[in-house]
Amino acid sequence: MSVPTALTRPVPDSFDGALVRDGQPELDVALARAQHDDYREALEQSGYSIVVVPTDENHPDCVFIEDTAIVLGSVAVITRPGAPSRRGETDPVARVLSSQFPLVEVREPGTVDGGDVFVMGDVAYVGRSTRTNVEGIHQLQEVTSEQGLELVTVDVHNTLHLKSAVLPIDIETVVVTRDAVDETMLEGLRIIYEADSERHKFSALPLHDDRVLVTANAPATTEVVSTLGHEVVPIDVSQIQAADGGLTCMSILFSAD
Ligand code: CIR
Repeated sequence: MSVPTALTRPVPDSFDGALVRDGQPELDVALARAQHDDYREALEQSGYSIVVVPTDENHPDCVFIEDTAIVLGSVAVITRPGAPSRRGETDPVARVLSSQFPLVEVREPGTVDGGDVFVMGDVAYVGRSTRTNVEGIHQLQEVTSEQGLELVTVDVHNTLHLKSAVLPIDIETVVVTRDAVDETMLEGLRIIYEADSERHKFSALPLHDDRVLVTANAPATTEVVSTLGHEVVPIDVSQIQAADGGLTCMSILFSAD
């Protein structure tokens, strides 16, 4: 029987040294930890078995576990993160995933962050960003073609990752931040635009039981998502957002045997 599983990694004490694009906000580590607990509990309420990868004080960004590995079809791709300071985050994640999946590693000079990849149906959308380069995308292409997936490259401008601006909600719908990615590559998907007043505040994580976790600070966009019939679960992750994260970034979800 397959078990919905979520890999997570606790917030380290060193989290206040996390990478941030604009300025250096004061990050409240205790609050980040409480918010991470709420997130984990929401996953548990939806029936996920939580597998905790130990935290790593030498890697302030390790809570953003999504960036280190991507489950694509029947394999797990271990990334080579675009930020050199994050490259040491992958090994412990790879060890855990190796009990479930054959592993494929992104090789130098390729770089890929998991935050740049999502799969809808049989299409893998991959953001070309400051973190994910063309060589990395070529290596992903080898994996997706073996897995019977089409790969669509989406240029990402002015934001960190593809999923900073394009959030999958269900098998056909994404919430998009205007003027942040090449939207022509999203043709065929149902697009809902993030409210301009909530620019880059909305993030979402669709769960296996059709509930959708959403960021608590984007109520107008959330209202539109809920009119599609989804049960939305708002979570306050202000400290995660202050370090350029969202709701997808704190877990790797898969069905375990
Ligand atoms: C970084 O800059 O790498 C982290 N501070 C944030 C990473 C967020 N990752 C994600 O949303 N997938």
